[in-house]
Amino acid sequence: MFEVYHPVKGELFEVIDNKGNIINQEWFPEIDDSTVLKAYKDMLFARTVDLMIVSYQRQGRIYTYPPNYGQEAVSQAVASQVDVENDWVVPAFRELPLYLAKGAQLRDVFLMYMGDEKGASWSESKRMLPISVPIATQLPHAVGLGYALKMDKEKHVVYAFVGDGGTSTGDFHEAMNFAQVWKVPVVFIVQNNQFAISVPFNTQSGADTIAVKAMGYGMKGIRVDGNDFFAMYSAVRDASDYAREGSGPVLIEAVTYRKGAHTTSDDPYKYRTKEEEEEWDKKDPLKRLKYYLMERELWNNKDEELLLKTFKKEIDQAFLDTENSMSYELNEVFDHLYADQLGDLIRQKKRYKEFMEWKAKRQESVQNK
Ligand SMILES: Cc1ncc(C[n+]2csc(CCOP(=O)(O)OP(=O)(O)O)c2C)c(N)n1
Ligand SMILES: [Mg+2]
Repeated sequence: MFEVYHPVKGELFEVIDNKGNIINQEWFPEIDDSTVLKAYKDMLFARTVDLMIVSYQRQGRIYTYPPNYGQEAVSQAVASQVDVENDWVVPAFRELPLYLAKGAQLRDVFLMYMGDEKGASWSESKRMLPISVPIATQLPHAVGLGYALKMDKEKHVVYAFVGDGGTSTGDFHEAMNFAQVWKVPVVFIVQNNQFAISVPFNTQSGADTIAVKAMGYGMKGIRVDGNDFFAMYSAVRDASDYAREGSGPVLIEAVTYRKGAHTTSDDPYKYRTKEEEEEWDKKDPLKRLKYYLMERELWNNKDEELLLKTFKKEIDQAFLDTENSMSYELNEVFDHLYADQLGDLIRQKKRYKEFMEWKAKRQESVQNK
């Protein structure tokens, strides 16, 4: 695969078209219908969680949140084949389907974005680092984990994620460099969602693609349609086999699109057009997979309607349970920052106290509804 779709050719590896038709039979993965159906349902669940978190944020019940909307197939391709117990996952912050596959609880995700650090420890999952807001700092850690797996002769893989903007950092360069020098079993997956907040890729890099950067490190690389679940699944499988057998790391550039805002604090209409969004909407990863499943009579709109109802109930209940059981003292947030509380901090603490009081009242009214 890595020779056929060599990055120097600048080709995009695709397997299905926008209507779910197979356009590349040769590279269609070996995958059974039940795995495909489960992948679709898991992506639908992640998307529902994602959209509901944005709505909770708009209600003032959660802080800033970076949506996954539109990018679900990238990490689902890993989620559908990861060894949950033994492979490592090193997230950026838009891999919700994979966190859930690795055993993360909805409560962890909610807590994280409610500002409670306990969420970051992924209460019930093994071998997954916390999400990384400091862009690309997770990549040298991933290489270290890969080095440890290699030393211990463990035939497992590290899946390390970063965004397109993250590839313009020093951490990316250092990680890629040493990953190849040490031939560690790391699969780097760049979610190229076209923007680093409002900055398009071509204004932050002179490279034609991200996949081509692999060549400078002597590494295998491939440019994949990240909204094509089957193409991503194939690329991840081949990259994982390559890494697992000890041949070294692989860089996968997953070309995708963030359908939502950068975070709930962003307004994408300041830097992109409705026309652009409509073009990408045709490539929506869930729509494409749904066409594929419906064509084979494995799924229909009625199934979807029923499932969405159950999902929404489950998510809302988990959110209420999290809200009701959250307990941290106001001081915990401020006490460990500085030895002496400075003026700014005192002001912030006062504002935060007022906010928490408002929130408690808000919560009461939600419960009484
Ligand atoms: C080291 C660092 N510098 C700057 C920021 C501010 N920041 C937050 S997200 C972001 C853009 C990231 O873009 P990209 O890597 O493409 O990921 P995306 O948000 O598109 O998933 C920046 C610059 C940060 N979080 N960390
Ligand atoms: Mg980006």
